[in-house]
Amino acid sequence: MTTPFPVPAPPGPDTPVVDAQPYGFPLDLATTALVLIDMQRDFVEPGGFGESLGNDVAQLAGVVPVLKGVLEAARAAGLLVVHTREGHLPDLSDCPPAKLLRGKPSARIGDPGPNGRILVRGEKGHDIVDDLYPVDGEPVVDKPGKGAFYATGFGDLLRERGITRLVVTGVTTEVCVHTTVREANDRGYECLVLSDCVGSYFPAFQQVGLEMVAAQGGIFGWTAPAAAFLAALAAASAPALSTT
Ligand code: TIU
Repeated sequence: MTTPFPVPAPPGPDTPVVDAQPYGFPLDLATTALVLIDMQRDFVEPGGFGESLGNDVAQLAGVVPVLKGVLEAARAAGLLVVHTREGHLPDLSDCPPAKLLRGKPSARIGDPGPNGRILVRGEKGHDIVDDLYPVDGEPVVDKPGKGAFYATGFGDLLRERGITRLVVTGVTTEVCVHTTVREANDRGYECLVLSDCVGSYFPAFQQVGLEMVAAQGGIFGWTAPAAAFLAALAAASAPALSTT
């Protein structure tokens, strides 16, 4: 019987394991992707969408240098790296009125800002910050919603490449990271969220957002700090030791 779901391969005896919550997460380089969610100026720099909603963007600053180290290590190990960006077409035809008109922001989606029109594709504010900028060959998934699967080619991209496990990073923890992890979990992917490579405007949400992923035996997935991931990645990348 064929299954419509990705089937994560059972870890072999030599598969490195990330020391994670609620238990170890196997790291198989061929079937795992690093996903950077929405590391855009619009969320992490002043004058963008995040700040227009009343948030203190300085809360996210700590994510960038830690994630940069993870990104560079993943590239060196040959891991598939996928970036996402939240945003809308210039005519806003892909932006539901419910999103456009929600709340009382200081500026709405499509309004002019210091980095161009807020949350609009092609504008400087919509693009990824310099430190984490995609290199040639790394897919960039543009998404109109919070989740990376909704109205995008993300699922097809993963399926075509045989990816079954996602290492998830980016912003914000309880919004686009959570939505993506929940979407991925329902679709059969196993997700590891790197706790110091995701960020929230709200310290309390950062903490409980991470706890919610790994609670109940890993109801949505796993969590681990970057250092634990990097240790397993180094082991996965090391040439196998010969016993003869
Ligand atoms: N507002 C907020 O926390 N996040 C978003 O609107 N989008 C993402 O998380 N990318």
